[in-house]
Amino acid sequence: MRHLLITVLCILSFSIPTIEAQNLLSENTVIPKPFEVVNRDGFFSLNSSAQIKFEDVRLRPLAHYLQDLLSPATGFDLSLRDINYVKDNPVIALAYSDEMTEEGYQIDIRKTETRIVASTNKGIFYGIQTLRHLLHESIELNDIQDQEYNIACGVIKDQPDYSYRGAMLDVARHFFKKEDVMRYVDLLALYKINTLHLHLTDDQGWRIEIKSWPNLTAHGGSTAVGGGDGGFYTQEDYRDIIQYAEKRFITIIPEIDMPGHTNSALSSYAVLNCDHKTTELYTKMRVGFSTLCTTSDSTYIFIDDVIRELAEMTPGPYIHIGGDESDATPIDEYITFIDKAQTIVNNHGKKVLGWDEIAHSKLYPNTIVQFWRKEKNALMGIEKGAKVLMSPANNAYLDMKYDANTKIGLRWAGYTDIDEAYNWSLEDFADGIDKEDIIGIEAPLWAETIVTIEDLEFLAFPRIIGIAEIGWTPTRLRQWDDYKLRLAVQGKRLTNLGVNFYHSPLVDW
Ligand code: TNX
Repeated sequence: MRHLLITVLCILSFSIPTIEAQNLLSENTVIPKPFEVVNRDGFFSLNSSAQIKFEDVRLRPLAHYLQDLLSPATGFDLSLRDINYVKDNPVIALAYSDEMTEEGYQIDIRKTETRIVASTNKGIFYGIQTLRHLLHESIELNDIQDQEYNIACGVIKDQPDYSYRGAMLDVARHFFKKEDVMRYVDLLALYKINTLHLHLTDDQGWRIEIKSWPNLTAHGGSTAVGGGDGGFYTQEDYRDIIQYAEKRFITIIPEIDMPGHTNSALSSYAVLNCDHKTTELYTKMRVGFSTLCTTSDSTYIFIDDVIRELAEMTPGPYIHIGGDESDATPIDEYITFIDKAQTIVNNHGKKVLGWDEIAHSKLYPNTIVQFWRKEKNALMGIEKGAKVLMSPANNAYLDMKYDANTKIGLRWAGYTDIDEAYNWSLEDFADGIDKEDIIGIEAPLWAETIVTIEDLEFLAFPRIIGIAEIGWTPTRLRQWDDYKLRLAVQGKRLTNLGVNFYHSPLVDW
């Protein structure tokens, strides 16, 4: 008996330090925080004989993607295998299971096998993002690291609380070239964001080629806020962006803002103005002065052409029609206009998204109201049977300054430091906007004051990471004190990815 006790103690004293040297899986560094985590003893270790196994040929592209993520920093080949793999060597396995929701996944980490299962490739992709977060942040670097890559054993079962988790980028006030948009897409995908809404047109610039109305870009796309050069996406560029995003399971939602915010179009074609005179190009920031001529047939021919060309290129289900701040459009004309615009979008096989003002109009089934400013409008939309996309400016606007010292950004909705951007929830935001009314969250980044990708990153990061967690993780599982520790680790990951993020003093980076 005594002998046995000593043996047990010996085993314990050997095993305890090993266990302590590894964090528990539940003390993970993942954002968004996963739904459920179960700990087990031991850890999975990547080494030079590790393999990536795909159990279905349809998973081969994702196996490849995973290999590309892990090879540079580890220096390992991580050879791709089908079911003929070497049983004794460490393996990361990708497999289907029909037990999970569309975006859900499960990761089972054992000493020699880490297994990611999901019902869809999207779910597997999200499992891979979580795996990334479970590995030391130097995994993001592009040269070989002197670092062990271990993951504590256990099981993660995960799925999102809301199905729409988005960011919006304004490419109209300042133009961002397609490579910049692609970089933003890559960074959004790391946090399981699944939509990117592109604000393609505004008073200061028209950024998408429309072949039947070429002057929109030739003239209307030639400038930007402050009088810079402007720019636009050819249809080929736009398709490249869509394809790039699709590979990262992000849907692009194009916005043509109307009937206000249309000076770039009004300056390109006389026929869109009620007085048949083109306006001057506009490069200042103030809004609310422009409107399409809502009583003229030409306007609806124009919109039909634009939406047709856009719908042909857009695989996603939505087209955003703007509808905000149309202060120069008489209200009765506005109501009729939004009604007609919805018909046109529906005729081209797409559903409508619009800023909360559109709730003044009749709403078509499946039209979504995007709450940005007025609760009253969102409630009116719900009353009319619409669902709401939540983007309240005070919490979700990425273009607000962090504090009085922030050099870029605006402040009309107040300063928004990262605790304020994180510490709220969709279903508790306003009385009468309940969980079943909400499709999800979107964080807009308006571009009046941002010019470079560094500016973009500075305002988006780290706030967009908190927005991603609000959309994914149920409110009861989220706390600022725990979030800020996980965010500090993400800070190192962002540094390794070269992201110019705001080092808020609220976090011990
Ligand atoms: C309001 S949000 C706007 C935009 C501005 C933004 C600046 C919305 C629907 N309209 O035109 O760029 O504020 O924060």
